[in-house]
Amino acid sequence: MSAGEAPFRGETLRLDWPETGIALVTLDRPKELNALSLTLVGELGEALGHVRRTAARALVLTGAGRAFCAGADLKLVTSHSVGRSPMDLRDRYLAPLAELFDSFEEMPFPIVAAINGYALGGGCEMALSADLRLMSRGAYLGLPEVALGAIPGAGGVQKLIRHVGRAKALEWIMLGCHVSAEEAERRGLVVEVTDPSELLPRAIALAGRLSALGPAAIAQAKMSVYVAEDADLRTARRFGIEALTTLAGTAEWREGVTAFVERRKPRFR
Ligand code: CO8
Repeated sequence: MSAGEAPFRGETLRLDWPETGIALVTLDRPKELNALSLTLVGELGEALGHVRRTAARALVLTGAGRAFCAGADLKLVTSHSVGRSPMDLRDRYLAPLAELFDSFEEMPFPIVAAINGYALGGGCEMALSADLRLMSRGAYLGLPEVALGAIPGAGGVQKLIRHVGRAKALEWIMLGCHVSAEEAERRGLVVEVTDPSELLPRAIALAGRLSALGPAAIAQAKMSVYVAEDADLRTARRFGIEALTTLAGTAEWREGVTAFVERRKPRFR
């Protein structure tokens, strides 16, 4: 275990370190299908902040029980604690939720969602915010907000369009479709569909593959993909050349090329 890698057990989630450098965050409100309470939103933000302060190489995100996450806590959003007015709901719940999901992009390590069951509404938006996804057979995801008189407001619309294109996004969002693991894989949303018992081992193995690569290169590669999606071509290319220039000054790059020349495996710190 390296510095900072201590397990943490909150009220609504657990943070474990199944292997050095690999964080495993488990949403842990199984009776409520891991619906996003204020505490869960706060603890997930704290857990990400904590992992960021360690030398973590990858983070796996999953849910306890039969759901990955059933979305916004519908009992909370209809209660007086956040739903006093639409503005109150926005400021105290919806905006922090959207910011939390957007922050996945800023993390310098890859986030792998291991979708073990329902990933609906905000739970689907969270899964779409991860860098890579695995899904267990029998799990499904979807943005059923229209059925509740709402729309996906925490980045799900924008991210789904980018993942599957406008036509499928319109179909899935307007009809509130439930999308099977197999369909998600066909659409390129998930890396792999696994048996339920294999989901976590496979997700941790994928995190292990990522953690064997150069961490600075992985962080820059991740960022360059997100910048390329948001920026115009010229700006994205300029970002790319600067990112590469930064990498060219690192011990990581020297180790990578030296290992190639010496015909051995690189040892990245
Ligand atoms: N919030 C709070 N509690 C929930 C939620 C949820 N999203 N989903 C399930 N639960 C609770 C149930 O109330 C139930 O608790 P209890 O036993 O105390 O009644 C327990 O979890 C188990 O649920 P079910 O009995 O319903 O289990 P089923 O196996 O029958 O069904 C489903 C599972 C299909 C996942 C079903 O629970 C369901 O459809 N859940 C809601 C899913 C959904 O619509 N999610 C999207 C929510 S909207 C959103 O995320 C963004 C919009 C934000 C609101 C903006 C306001 C304008």
